[in-house]
Amino acid sequence: MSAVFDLTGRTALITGSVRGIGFALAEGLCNAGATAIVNGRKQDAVDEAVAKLRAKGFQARGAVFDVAEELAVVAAFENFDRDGVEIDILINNAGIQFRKPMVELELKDWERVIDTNLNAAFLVGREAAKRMIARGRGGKVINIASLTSEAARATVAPYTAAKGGIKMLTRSMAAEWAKFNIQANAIGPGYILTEMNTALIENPEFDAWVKASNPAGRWGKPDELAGTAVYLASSASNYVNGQIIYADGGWLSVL
Ligand code: GCO
Repeated sequence: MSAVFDLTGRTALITGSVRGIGFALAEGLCNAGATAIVNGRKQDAVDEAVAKLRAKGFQARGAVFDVAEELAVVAAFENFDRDGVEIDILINNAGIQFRKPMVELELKDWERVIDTNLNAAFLVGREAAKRMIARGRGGKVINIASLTSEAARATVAPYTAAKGGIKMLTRSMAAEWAKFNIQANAIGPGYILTEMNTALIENPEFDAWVKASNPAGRWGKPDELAGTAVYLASSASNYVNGQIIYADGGWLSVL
């Protein structure tokens, strides 16, 4: 049965993977045999993450580009083409957070979150799918959704709107790409102990609320998402499409 989860020989691009959830997912896919392409906007951070994976004996390389910039995304995939790099698995993980009440929010801040958390998934997904379709051997797209793909929380409107869009973008990808044997699904993380959530983790009231409102009674850890990523990246999920798997401790399932 383990063979169905084996990613040996497959190359995975994980956007925004120099730290946090993205890095944990890259490590998890490497653990299953994949070669990871670590992405970020800064060369030194990408190099450091690649070195960490290689130090563990994994196959990894870096790709420095801003996923929110269309020209940069197109150029990055042209570089992959030139270097003979074929992306079999794409994880659209890159995301930012900006917490402010909507009545105080400036359009530029709204657009920056939407660009990075939603538009980027379309841009990178489009470039990856073009090549998966042309190669004719299918592929896997995994978008990182959120609890806010289903339930809103005050002060994170652009993030919530983007993650709601990720839910339906995932289904759109499934609708258009399933016939090419590309499975597009999403992972919905619960409240996870990441750098992006530091302000929440260090807020005693918010920390208490997360623990009280979650049947697991705790925050999740980035590496607790890796198994779901391996499943969705592997042959085990070849007949699963357009789904979001929530790894949230049960948060969304209870009142
Ligand atoms: C927030 C957090 C979000 C949550 C995520 C849970 O401010 O709500 O930064 O990123 O952790 O949406 O799925």
